[in-house]
Amino acid sequence: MIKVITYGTFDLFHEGHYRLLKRAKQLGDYLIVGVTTEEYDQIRGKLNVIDPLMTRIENVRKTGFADEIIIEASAGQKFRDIKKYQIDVFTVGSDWVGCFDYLKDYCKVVYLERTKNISSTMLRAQKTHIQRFGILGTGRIAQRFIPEAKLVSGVSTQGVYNPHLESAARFAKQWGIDAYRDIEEFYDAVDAVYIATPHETHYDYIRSALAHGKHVLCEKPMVLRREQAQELFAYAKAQNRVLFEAVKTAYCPGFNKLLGIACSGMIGSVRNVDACFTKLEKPETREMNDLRFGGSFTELGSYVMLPIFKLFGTAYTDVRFDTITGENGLDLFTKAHFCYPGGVATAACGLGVKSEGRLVISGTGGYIVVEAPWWKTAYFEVHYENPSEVDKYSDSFKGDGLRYEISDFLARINGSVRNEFKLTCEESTAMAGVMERFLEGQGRNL
Ligand code: C2G
Repeated sequence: MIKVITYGTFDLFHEGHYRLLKRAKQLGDYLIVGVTTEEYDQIRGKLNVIDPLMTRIENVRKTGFADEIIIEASAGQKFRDIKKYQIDVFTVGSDWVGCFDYLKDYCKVVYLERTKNISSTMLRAQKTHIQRFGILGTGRIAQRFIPEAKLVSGVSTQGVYNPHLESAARFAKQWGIDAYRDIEEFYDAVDAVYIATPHETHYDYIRSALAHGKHVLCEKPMVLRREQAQELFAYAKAQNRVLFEAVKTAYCPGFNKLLGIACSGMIGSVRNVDACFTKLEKPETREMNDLRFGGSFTELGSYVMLPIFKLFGTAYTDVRFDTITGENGLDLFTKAHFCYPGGVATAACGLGVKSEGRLVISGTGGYIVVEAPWWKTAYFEVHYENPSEVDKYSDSFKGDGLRYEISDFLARINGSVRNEFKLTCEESTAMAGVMERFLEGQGRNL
């Protein structure tokens, strides 16, 4: 008898799950299905799981494919189960290719092709709320999106659009999704889009996606002009669609814990914020060569402005920039100085100068310090006048951290969260306004 095992969350049970279980059963004579507990999903950083464990087990049972259902409660259990149940074949969907090769020493490992299109007919019949996402752009950030989106329950990544079909096809093949060159077909296949194209194309894509009734999650900087941001947020509202700027730090749990502490009075009143983020970039990249929209501030400015706007608000009385430019005129390092009635702040970023990337929030009673990579906040310290008195805080930051913004975006789409406190339209608009002033000051023609 050939014994097969597979695992999954099986939340909002859908066609992809059904087809996976059916083919898993066909790989042998006896199928064991491990269903994850809520605790294990939390530990592995899977967000938004909606159905309780008993519902998920019941849905697996109803398919009739499982001969036995077990609970998966911890990392490392797969290896133990394979020994315990004397498994011949381990299988899982192709979205996990390579991840379970370590089990090959103990049994056969089969990656079954994941189901590409979870059809809307099927979803409607099931009355579930799975949002079909499409990706605009195929660059480096887009690469990070799919593995992160996979860990947000309720999202299914359907396809990718790129006017250069070859790039789209390559990307789509890698991730087992569909490639589109025709943007109308692309919009027809999705409910929401993630925009990861070059900065200057964001405005047009956001407008067209909203015009097609799609929700939009757009990479930072969303736009480079205040007026454009105002117009797009107003348009999204009129279209009754969600528009989010993807500044990942804003949505991660550690950063929100940090803001809570900074605003709690523990360090008194906040008077100074210094945020620095540098990342040495290769000379041949777009960021280092695009003479109109490249450079350090357009690339990293959103991150370093974020803590300032969160803590002091957007009504600064003055902003000025000190910049070091390279031979082609692009800024290799930029420091923006903000003045507020009760405080001052600097936002420093560089692609061609390396510095200690930290965030320091100084108050009348102490200060908070977060070392790099503070934009993926996982650990921070609160210091006081007495240097030996230090409070230490930590929170989880899983993977590339895109899952947090995707999860919040989804919650807004589904209506389970209505306010937008983590990154407001006003804050996004203010960021666009600062970008605009910076570019104007640089003499760059917008
Ligand atoms: N699946 C699929 N097609 C889809 C969606 C999912 O074939 N469109 C497969 C997944 O690859 C997985 C199974 O269905 O094999 C269950 O998917 P999930 O519920 O998303 O669970 P997952 O997070 O993939 O858990 O220990 C847990 C396992 O490692 C996998």
